[in-house]
Amino acid sequence: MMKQFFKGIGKIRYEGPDSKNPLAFKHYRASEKVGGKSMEAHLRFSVVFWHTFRGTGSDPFGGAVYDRPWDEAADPMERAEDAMRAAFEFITKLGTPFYAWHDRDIAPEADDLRETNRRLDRIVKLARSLQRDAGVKLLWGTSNCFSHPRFTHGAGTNPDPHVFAYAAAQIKKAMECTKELGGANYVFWGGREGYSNLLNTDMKQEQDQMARLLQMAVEHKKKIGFRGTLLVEPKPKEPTKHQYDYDAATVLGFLRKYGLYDDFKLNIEANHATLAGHSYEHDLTVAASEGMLGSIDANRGDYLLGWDTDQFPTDLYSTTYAMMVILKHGGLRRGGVNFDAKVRRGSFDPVDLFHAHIGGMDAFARGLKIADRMSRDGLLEDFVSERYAGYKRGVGRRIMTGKATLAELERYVLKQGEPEKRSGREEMLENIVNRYI
Ligand code: XLS
Ligand code: NI
Ligand code: NI
Repeated sequence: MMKQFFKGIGKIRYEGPDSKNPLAFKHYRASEKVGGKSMEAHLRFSVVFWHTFRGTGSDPFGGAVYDRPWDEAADPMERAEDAMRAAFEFITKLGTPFYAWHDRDIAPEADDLRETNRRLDRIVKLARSLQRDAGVKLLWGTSNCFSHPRFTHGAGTNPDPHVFAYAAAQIKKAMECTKELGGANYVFWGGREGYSNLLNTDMKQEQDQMARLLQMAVEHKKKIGFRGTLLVEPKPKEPTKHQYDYDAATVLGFLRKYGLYDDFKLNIEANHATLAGHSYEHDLTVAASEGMLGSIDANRGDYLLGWDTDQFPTDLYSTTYAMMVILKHGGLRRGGVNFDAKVRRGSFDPVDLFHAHIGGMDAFARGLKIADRMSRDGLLEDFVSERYAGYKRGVGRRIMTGKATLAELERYVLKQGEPEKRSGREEMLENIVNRYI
C-alpha cells in the first residue's frame, strides 16, 4: 500500500470563476488556449521542494511549527524518500508540469561528501521513477552552498580555497543529478556570495573567484553533455548585507566582464527585485530586453517589511505586468513560473499548501489572459511605438544610424528652436490597464 500524505484531497480541477470551492481553479485551465498556446505551455508552473516539503515555518523567533506527515520516520533517508513521494502526490494532485530542488532539500547531508553523494544517488533514482510515472519534469536543480556552517563566509567567494573546492564538488554533483533527471535548467543563487563587512573583504578577489567557479561550471556542463540552460538568480541582500548578484543589470555586467554572457541566462524573482528597490517587471524587462530572461521565481514581498517574505503571488497587477513583459519577449521558452514561495508560519495544515499554489496559479492565469488581450488590442504598444517614432525618421534616424554629430545637432536646434512639449499620458495608460483587469 502506497502511503498517502494528502488524505482527503483529490485532483484539483478547473471549476470556473463562479466556483466557491477553495480547492478548485477559478482561472487556470491547463488545456485552455491563450493566443494559440495552452496555458500549461505558457506558464510551465513549478513547485519548489524547499519551501513546500522542507519548510518548517520557523522564523528568527521560533522553531518548527509544521507537523508534516512525510517527516515522521526516525531514519533521515526514510524521511527523504517520504518527502519525495509526498512531493509527487502533491504535484500530481495540483497538476503542475514541473518541480525544482536544491541538492540538500532532497537528500540530507551525511558526515562526508562520499556518503552524501551516495544518498543523493539513492534519492535521484527514486525521483527518476516518480517523474516517469507522473509525467512531471524537473524545471531546475541547484546546489545549496549556503546553509552548512562551512559556507559561513561564502562558497565561491570564500577566502579559503578549501571551501571553494567543497562548493565546486557540490555543484559538480548537483549538475550531474540535474542532468540525470532531465532538468531543463540549472540555477546558481549565491546565497552567501557577498560580504557583511568591507574591513575584512577583498571585493575584487571575491568576484574573480566567483567567475572562476562559473567558468568551471560551464566547462563541466560541456564535459558531461548537460543540455539545460545555466541561470544566475540575482538578489541584493539577505543573508549577506550586500550580495554581488545585486539585480539583473549587475549580473549582466558581471557576466559580460568575465566572458560568461553567452553561457548563462537569468532567473528573476519578484521579491528579490523589490528588495533591490525595483519592481518585478523592471528586472524582468532588464533581462528580457537583452534576450537574457531564462526563467522566473514567482512570489511577492511585503512592502511594509524589508525582507524576503516569499509570499505566494496573488497581486493581479504584478502577475499582469510580469506576463506583459514575458509575452512581449516571446515567452518563457525553457523556463517556467517557479513558485519560490512559502505559506505563512500560521498556515501549518497541509491543505494550506494547496490553497497557496491554487491562488498563485490562478493569479498568473489571469495575468496571462489580461496581458494577452491587451497585447492583441495593441493600445499600449501603439502608444509606445508612436512615442519613439521620431527616431525612425529625419534627425532621429540620423542619430540612431550614427550619422549625426554634436555639431550637426547644434545646427539643427539653432534652426528649429525649442522642442514641442508632449505628455507621457501615464494616467490615461493606467486607466487602460484597469479596463482590462
Ligand atoms: C533565496 C532564493 C533561493 C533560490 C534557489 O532567496 O530565492 O530560493 O531560488 O537557491
Ligand atoms: Ni528568494
Ligand atoms: Ni528564488
